Amino acid sequence: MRGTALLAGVCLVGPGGLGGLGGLGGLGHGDAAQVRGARVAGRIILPERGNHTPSPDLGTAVVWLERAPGPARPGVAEIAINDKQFVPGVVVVPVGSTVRFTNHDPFDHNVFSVSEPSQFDLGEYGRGEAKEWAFTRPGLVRVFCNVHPRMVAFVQVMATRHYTQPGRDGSFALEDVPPGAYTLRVWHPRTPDVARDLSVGPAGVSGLEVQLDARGFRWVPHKNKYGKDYPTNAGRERY
Ligand SMILES: [Cu+2]
Repeated sequence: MRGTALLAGVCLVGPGGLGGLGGLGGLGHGDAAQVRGARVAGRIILPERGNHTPSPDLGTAVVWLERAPGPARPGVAEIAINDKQFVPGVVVVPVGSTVRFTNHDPFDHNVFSVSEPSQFDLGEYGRGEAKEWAFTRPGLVRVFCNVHPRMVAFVQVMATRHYTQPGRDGSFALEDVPPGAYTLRVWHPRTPDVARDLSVGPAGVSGLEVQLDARGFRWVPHKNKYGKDYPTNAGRERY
């Protein structure tokens, strides 16, 4: 069930998703005479406990270049609340973008974050209602519901236009990267981050292999919006 939802999420946030945000990258659109950058391509590998490959949520990883040219044009992304889950569970947006959280469940949810780049509390609201938040600072924002402790979404707010998410097989490509020295960053909701220096020449880079490691992953409960543990019966109500 959870895997299905995550895969659905990948479809929503993949390249060209987010209502076309992916297409607003700002590079490669327009001036055909403009010197195009290089391609940086590779594959993410994600070993799991046991032998489950590929991981069903491999495509939720985010790959980007730090110290690369500035952000893409901001837009509006959508995270639905369905069956006590944020769907998709990961969205990647250019800094300045808005995320709209629409509640489709027949009962109230709350949406809040205490993450350093973006702290907010959208209150509790019912079915059919939507609330928005603008993400004005780059970084990772964890979004929770104060009613249901298992609900979590991740908003990755990008200061650069050079970001992408891999396919389900882990393969990824960053296009039109200007030659230069960067830090390649790879994030996944269940693994430690990876950062490595990457020098991009005019011919680009291919065959990169980035290994993440989810073998140490276990669910760690987070605090509610008051900084306290959730009540032991939270989220186990009849609805
Ligand atoms: Cu909730």
